[in-house]
Order: sequence, then structure tokens, then C-alpha cells
Amino acid sequence: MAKLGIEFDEEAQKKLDVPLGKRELYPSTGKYVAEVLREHGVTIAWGVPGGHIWHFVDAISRIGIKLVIFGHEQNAVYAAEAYSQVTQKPAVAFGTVGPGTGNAFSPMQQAFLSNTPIVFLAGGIEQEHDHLYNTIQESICAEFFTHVTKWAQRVFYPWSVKQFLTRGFRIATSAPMGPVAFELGVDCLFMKDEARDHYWGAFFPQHADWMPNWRQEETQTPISSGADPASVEKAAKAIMEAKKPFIILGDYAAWDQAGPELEEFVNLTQIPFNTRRLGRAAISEKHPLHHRGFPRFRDEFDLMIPVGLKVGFFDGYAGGWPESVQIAPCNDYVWTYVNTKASLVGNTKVVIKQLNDCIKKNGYKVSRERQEWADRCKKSMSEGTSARAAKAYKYGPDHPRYKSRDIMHHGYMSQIIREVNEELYGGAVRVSIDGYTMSDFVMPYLQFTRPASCLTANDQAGVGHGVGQAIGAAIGDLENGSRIPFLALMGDSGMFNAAMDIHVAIMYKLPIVYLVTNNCGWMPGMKFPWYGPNWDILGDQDVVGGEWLGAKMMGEERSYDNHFEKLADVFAGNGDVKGMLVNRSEKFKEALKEAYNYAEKKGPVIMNCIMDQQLVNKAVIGPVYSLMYAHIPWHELPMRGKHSRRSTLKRWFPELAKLPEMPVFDAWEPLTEQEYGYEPKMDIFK
Ligand SMILES: Cc1ncc(C[n+]2csc(CCOP(=O)(O)OP(=O)(O)O)c2C)c(N)n1
Ligand SMILES: [Mg+2]
Repeated sequence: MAKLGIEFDEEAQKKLDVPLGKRELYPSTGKYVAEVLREHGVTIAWGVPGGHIWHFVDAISRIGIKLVIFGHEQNAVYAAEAYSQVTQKPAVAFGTVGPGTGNAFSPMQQAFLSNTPIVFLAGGIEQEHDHLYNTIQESICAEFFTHVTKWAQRVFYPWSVKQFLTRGFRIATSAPMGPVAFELGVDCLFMKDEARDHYWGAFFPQHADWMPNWRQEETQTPISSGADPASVEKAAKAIMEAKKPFIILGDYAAWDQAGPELEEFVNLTQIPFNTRRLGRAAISEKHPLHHRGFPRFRDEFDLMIPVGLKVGFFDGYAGGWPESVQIAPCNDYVWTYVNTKASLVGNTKVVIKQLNDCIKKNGYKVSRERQEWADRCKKSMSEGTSARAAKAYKYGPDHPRYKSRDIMHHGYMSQIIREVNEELYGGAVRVSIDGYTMSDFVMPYLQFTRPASCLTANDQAGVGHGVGQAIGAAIGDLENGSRIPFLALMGDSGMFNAAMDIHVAIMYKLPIVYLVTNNCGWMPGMKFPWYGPNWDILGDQDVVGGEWLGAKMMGEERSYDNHFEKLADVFAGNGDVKGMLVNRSEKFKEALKEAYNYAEKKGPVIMNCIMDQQLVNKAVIGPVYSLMYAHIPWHELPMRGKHSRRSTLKRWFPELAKLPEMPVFDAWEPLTEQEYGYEPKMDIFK
């Protein structure tokens, strides 16, 4: 056991000549914070220290909880998010008042949207200077965090710390889960504990609603709940009677660790299932009933069963769904725009067990029609897998474009990642998805076997989270004894946003491969459908080749000469790290194996992969982007943009409907010169 600070060691205290409290602040807020964290089983705290918070940061370390210190609070909170998702434990993060909490805002927003239980400990100013803006770093994060937390509380009195934080853990871990924040201002240092004797506590010596280990041995276990038994009966009947049902496993299937119960459920009912986001591999995606996405014949579904899924933007708000049985972790996640036969609210593990018990008790059996449906979906899945592989291979080393140029296709790379993950680790590699273009190509190719294998920015749809998430997830896995490498799929923009904290991964020798799909900009492939190859629709001062204050412009992209692999040289002083540059398809497979091998044995790898800049996420030539680019005059649009607008916005703009049908391009296909009619100015992407 680690050496504890003397403030936590009563035996050592007895040996002191002068008792604690005479020459130091004792008890202190920090002591209370540290004790609450230990009581809740916290082993790691993620953050950046600062003047206002050293008192509790030091105490957290002195009680034996590991500090993982970052260079940027954003990365620390992303790490906390992923660590929580991988270990299924609430995570603790910290940042100092003002700039520290400000930097934490975006990942806190993301944790709020991803339902991640983070207890964020912030610094705060002395209240007596509120709104004078003349003290150092004035900011009141309990106010600005209100929108992105389940509870943001300012704390003034040391003796209220334990009851607030205990409630904080309970609130963060009950559905809908989410972050909570405590602003432990420096008032907590000025306000000595004995002041409590002159306060409410003098009348009621027990804290308002806190006592040590208040739920006894279950204090560290989230509180769970089950569904109404009558609804369970109704749902079970509907589920067994449906002819062509389909299940979607969402985040809470993973959060509630419902894998074994869910597997029994699909085996009992023979219902095909899809897995989404954190819910991916809540049941292994190698299960024969797993279906990637929906089958082509999705119109035939007669019952949809979302399990722990936020049915939102990315699900088209349930558009086209048939009747459904909703299984949700809380009432807030029962969606009113879904035609609902029964809604079961409770912890996923508990509710699915209720359903299984009910099905068995009633002696329900799978019908012949159901079995045929399951077989049809299995066939659709295996055909889909082969078709995806065949498509990817078309864009491999033998494709003329990739034979003649030192660039790679995202689709080919996705298939190879799948194969290498399977060959080396049986599909057990966890992946974080940063890098917008790659996110579209790679998702259908990845096959996961462990819950919480697919870490994303969730509905936040941010950039730069992958650096921190990889660190949090890798440490979470190490804590559980696994050194299977983690694959962080980064865009070059995410690297610009967050890469310096890769030094943390190196210090801790983490098995992470940071694979950068480098296309030299913030999804620069957008220029081909929407801006023109030289960013032509921008003002002259911004188009490629334009000059501004003596500098040459390059539209909205950056140089292809950013050598991320050389960050390995920058960081080498921190430990083993390997940099790799890969730009040839035929070399990618061996390179990835080499990277995994190094990561597993030594430490992080930064793989700079040079990608075909012409490729974009398929959504970019769909309705949403057409809307976002509806301001560009028709005659200035490149061909793909014209076709996309014509096919998706013709109801908005009647004149478009008068134009002849135009084909919508396959986002996988590189452009042809005829398409845009004139030459891009930068050679590499011609
Ligand atoms: C912090 C943040 N800033 C801006 C955006 C808007 N945005 C979404 S994707 C994207 C481009 C991402 O570029 P990159 O990571 O390099 O991926 P790729 O070029 O491969 O698409 C941008 C700017 C965002 N989601 N998050
Ligand atoms: Mg990019």
C-alpha cells in the first residue's frame, strides 16, 4: 500500500508532539475531498494543477490516488471520459479556476452528451470579490457549467464538502448519467472547520445527508432500478409475436454491463441486432445475430427494440421505424416521437433479465417465421461483409491512382485495420474515432468484441478528443490487466488541436497507436463538391495562390508537409515512442502490425498516414451539407455540389426541379478532371 499522508494516518498522528491543526490547516477541504474519493473507489484523478486547487490536488495524491497530469485540461477530461467508459467507474478530473475550468468546458459538454459520470473538481475565487473582476482569474464555473452538468455547485464551507461530493457521485451515476462539478473556492481555505460550531452544524451535528459509507458495502455501486412488471409482460408478448423485429443496442447496454443478459435475450428470441457507439460489442459483434447497420430490407421491420439508445440526430429521430418496445435507463430517454407499444424503464441489466425471466416463465417459443427472419438477416450480414471487403480492395495498391501516387484511400485502409485487428488480437482492439473523414469510412469495417470498444465524441461531434480518450482508455485497460493496444484514429486537425499531450501517453508507456489520417486540413475534401479545387468561391485573398500581407494563401487547408511522425523526436525525452510515415497502400498492413507490436511492448506510436485529399464523408454530398452550402450561387458550384443540391433541395428551390436528373456521386470515387473542368494548383492532390 502506498505511503499515506499523515493527515490520513491516525496511528502516525498519535506520535506527533504537536497535534495536527496547531501549525497547519487541519482538518482541511483537501482532506475531505480525498476521503470521499477513496470511499467511492477512485484510483486515478485526471487534470492540471494550479494555485487555487493545490490544496485538494495534493491531498488526493497523499491519500494514495494516482494523479495523471496533462498539459491541457481538455485532454485530461477526455481521458477521464474514456477511462470511465472503459472501466464503468465514475471518473474524477480537476482544473484550476479561470483558464483551467474554461479549458475543461468542451469535454464537459461532451461528457454531458455522452452520459459519462465525471466528478469535476474546480478551483474558485473568494466570494467577497464576486463580480469586481479585480481578483486573479475571476470566473464562476458553477455558473457556466450549469448547462453542461447534472449539478454544478459552489462550495464555501469545508464541512459541506463530504455531503456535496457524496451526493455528486450518486447523481453522476444515476440515469441519465452525466458530469457534476464542484467549485471548491478558496473560501474553503479561509473558512476553518471550527466555524461550523457557530453554524447549522452546531444544532445538528451530523451532516445534512452524509455519513461514511452511507450505502455500506454498496457505496461504490450505482443504484439500479427495474421496470414495471405489467409492462414487462406486455413487452415480452409483443416481442415474441413480432415477425420481423430488430434490436439496436445503444450506450446504456454498455454502461449497465448488460452483455450476458442481452446475449441470453437474443438467443431466446432470435432477434437480429445492431450495435451503436458505446453499445458496440455490448454483445460481441461476432455473434451470428449481429447485423452491421440495417439490412437493405429494413422497410419490412415490424417491431423495433432500442435498448439504452438515445434516439436522436444520428438515428434520424426514428424516421421510418415501425412500432417499438423502448428499453430505456430513465424516463427522459423514452422518446415521444416513437410509436411505442411498451416502454420498460430501468437499469438495462435488470430489465433484460426481467424480460428473459418472463419469456421463460411463459414458455414462449421462437416461431418458424422468426427463425426464417433471423436466417435472412444473417445472410444479409455475411453478404454485406464480403461486399464491403471487395469494395475496399478496389481502392488498394492496384488501383491506378494509388499505384501512381504516394497517397492512400480511407476505405482500403479501413478494411486492412479490420483484418489486422482480427489477426493479431481477435478483434479486441478498442478504437477512438477522431478525424471526420475516416469516421465515415471506418465505422462499418470495424468489428468489436468487448463493450465500450468504440469511443467517439458522441453527439458533441467534436475534434481533438482522441488524444485524451486514448490515454484514459489505455490506462483503464491496464488497470484491468490488459495491454492490448488502443487505436486512436486521429485527423490531422485533431492532432493540431490536442497532440502535445501525447507526451502523457509516452510517460506512462501506454500501448497506443495514434494513426493520423493526414489530408492536410479540416476535411479539405469539401472543396471538391462545394468550393472548387482552389477554394475558388472564397474571396481572392483566401483562394489558393492568393497573397495577403505578403503571405501565400492555400484556401482553408494546411501544408501536406506536417510531419506528425517527427513528434516522436520531439517527445523522445519522455520515454519510448516511435514515429512512422506511411503513404503507400501496399505497405500499410505491415506498418500497422509493426506499430501494434511496438505499442504493446514499448509505448506509443505516431503513424502519419498520407491520405487522398479528394475523399470526403458521404454526408458531405447529402442533404445536410447541401443545406449548409445553400448560400453558394449555383453557377459557382463544382459538379458534385450541383448534383447534391439538385437531388436534395429541389423541394426548397422549385427551379432545381426543372433541371434534368443528376447522378449523386459515390463518396469513395476520386474525382475526374472533367468533373471540375480545371486544374487544382497544388500538385500532390492532382
Ligand atoms: C473542436 C471542433 N472544432 C470544429 C469542429 C467542426 N468540424 C467538424 S469535422 C471538422 C474537420 C476535421 O478535420 P480532421 O480532423 O483533419 O479530419 P478530416 O480532414 O480527415 O475529415 C471540423 C472543422 C468540430 N467538430 N470540433
Ligand atoms: Mg484532415
